[in-house]
Amino acid sequence: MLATRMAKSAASIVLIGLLVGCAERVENDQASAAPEATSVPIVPAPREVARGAGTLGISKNVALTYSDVEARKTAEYFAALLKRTTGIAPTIASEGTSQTASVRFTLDRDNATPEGAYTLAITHSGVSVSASTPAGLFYGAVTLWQLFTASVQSAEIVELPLLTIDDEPRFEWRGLMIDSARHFQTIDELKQIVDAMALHKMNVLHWHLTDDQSWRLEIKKYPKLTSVGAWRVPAGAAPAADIDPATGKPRLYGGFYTQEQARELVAYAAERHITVVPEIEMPGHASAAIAAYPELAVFPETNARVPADWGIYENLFNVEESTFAFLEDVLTEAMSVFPGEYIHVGGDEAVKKQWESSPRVKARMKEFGVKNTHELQSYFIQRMEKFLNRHDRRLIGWDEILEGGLAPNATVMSWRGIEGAVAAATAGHDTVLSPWPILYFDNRPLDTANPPGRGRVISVEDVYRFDPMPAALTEDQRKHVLGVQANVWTEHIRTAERLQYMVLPRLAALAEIAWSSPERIDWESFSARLPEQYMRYEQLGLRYANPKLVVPARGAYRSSHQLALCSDKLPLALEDDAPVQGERAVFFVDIMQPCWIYKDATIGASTSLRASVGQVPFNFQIGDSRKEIPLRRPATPAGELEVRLDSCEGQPIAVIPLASAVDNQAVTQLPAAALGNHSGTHDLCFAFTQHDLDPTWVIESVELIDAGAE
Ligand code: TNX
Repeated sequence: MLATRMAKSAASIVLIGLLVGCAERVENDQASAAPEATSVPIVPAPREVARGAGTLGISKNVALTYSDVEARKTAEYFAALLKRTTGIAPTIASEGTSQTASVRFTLDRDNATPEGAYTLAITHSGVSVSASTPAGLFYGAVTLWQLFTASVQSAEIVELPLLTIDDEPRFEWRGLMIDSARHFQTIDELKQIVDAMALHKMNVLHWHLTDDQSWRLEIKKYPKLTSVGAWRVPAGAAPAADIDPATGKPRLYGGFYTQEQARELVAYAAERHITVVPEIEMPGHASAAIAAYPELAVFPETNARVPADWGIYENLFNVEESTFAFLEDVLTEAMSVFPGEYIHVGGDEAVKKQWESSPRVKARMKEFGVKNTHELQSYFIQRMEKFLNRHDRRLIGWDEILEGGLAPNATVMSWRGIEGAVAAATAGHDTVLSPWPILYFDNRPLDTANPPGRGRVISVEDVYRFDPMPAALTEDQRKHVLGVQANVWTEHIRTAERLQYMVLPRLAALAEIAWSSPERIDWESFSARLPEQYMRYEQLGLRYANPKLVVPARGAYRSSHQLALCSDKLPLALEDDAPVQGERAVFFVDIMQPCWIYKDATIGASTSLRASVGQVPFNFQIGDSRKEIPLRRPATPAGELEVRLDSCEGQPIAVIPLASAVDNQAVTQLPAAALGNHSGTHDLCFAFTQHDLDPTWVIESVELIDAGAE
């Protein structure tokens, strides 16, 4: 302990020395450390950096010491990370037993500093990381690791810059939501995400575990939630034809987490100072639970199946006492797995159609004394809140829980813009900002064909430029903003590699706006620090969206991603449903108006067109909006691809039959078609005729071929 205090005070003396510019061999006459904070290769940018002149050379036989068992965990984590990324394998010893430490990890619990704060000092006599909380020490270790990765010079020596860093987080909620319901990730794949979060000082993993398309958490009292609810037949003709020999039926997609596995992830995250907040959706997004236990439904259907469409279903839980008891049982088991303060109960997108058309629900509303279905949702959520509060937990839900009256202690996660956050904070409630579309990491990070996702591009810069503090709030109300979170919905993210790509490097931008103080937010500085961050991802084997992956269009070939869409209602980079095994095409399409434009195409009298097309299941629950989707009447039974000149209306200049493609589930190249006697620079518009929305024809690519050139 004495050694701990001495290390701490030595560090403080150096710090004071640095700030007044008179420490031995350290020349620093900057009165303010501000410009330096973003000049060191650290993401997120630390609060204060005082740079010295020169470096500390550390041999690769780094010796680490720790002050107590908690500090030892951090030292071990640091050592493992360093070994993995740089090959340096430090020795680790307790402070008392080693005199020759190069790096000291010191936990000084008596020293009251904000949660997560740490001091990192690199002097000629060594490196010291100190904090008053285990989380702070951990963050200090992450910072030090980043300095090492950016400083490894030769096989024998690492030159670390002399400096002192005083750092602490801006927000207490630095979150990432992973949707494990739409697509399933294994626990190991989730651990990789947790690892990536830890290296960005993120601290909340919001785990979306239940939805229409699956129920993923084992609940021992209700085994059918996972034996039935975790499995579905994927949408589309190809999966429907993929017969599982074991059952003679289409192969099921899915998986679930046993409570033991979920606890393992919780523990793994806790070691990295990340809290897992589970989400159990209610009263909507409930189709999988209802398929497992039809008695939970407003209108029980026999043989209801776990659905595979995306979007918003009308299925809600009913409001019988037995259903509330079911939900309380589920929450009880969830609380036994997830020890954190918060339980997320969803609450979003609960269309009230079923409640409104059910006489039984109406009768229950009378009993509860609620006047409309918004108040019923509020009653529902308040009941859940009372239950959670009785068990010393707090309820968090999506901003729809504001409708009909907010539960008294609820925290609001604002996704439909930031209005929900403003309303909640104004009413004295805590809130987390997670607005669509900017913090929706299911939007594509780059304008590339892979991976699939929502079609809109939300770049790392877009994320970075999001201001996480609503200007409308007063000083007092601002205290209710717990922080920010990005959400990775996985309708279009089927694999763990793609998940990483959607998360990185946008997570770095999110981490900086969540951690760093507003004065440190500077895009130029951040983007200059990104290459080192990319290098770290590469050392760790993480996939990330590298801007170099964007390929400009060349020649007269355009993939659908290189064509313009005729509209922008629901643009998607959508993966084909075929082949079931192997590489599938990804189509860029506005599913509400499938129509593409080849801008400024140069054509001549001998130009012909070669198009490749696919068909995708129309698996979108969009309610009445379905009626707004235009259908052009086909001339032949299989339909046609129509090509128009300059506008998307009027007479086509080419009509290409789809007969050769209709039986192929994957991409088909259609026969080349002449474009008639037109020349010059024109926009070419592509649209399909079809009787029905399902399946929807899509362009994979088009190419203009000059007969003379062939
Ligand atoms: C809306 S955001 C949803 C999700 C979808 C997401 C993206 C929110 C609370 N609900 O159910 O996955 O859009 O499609």
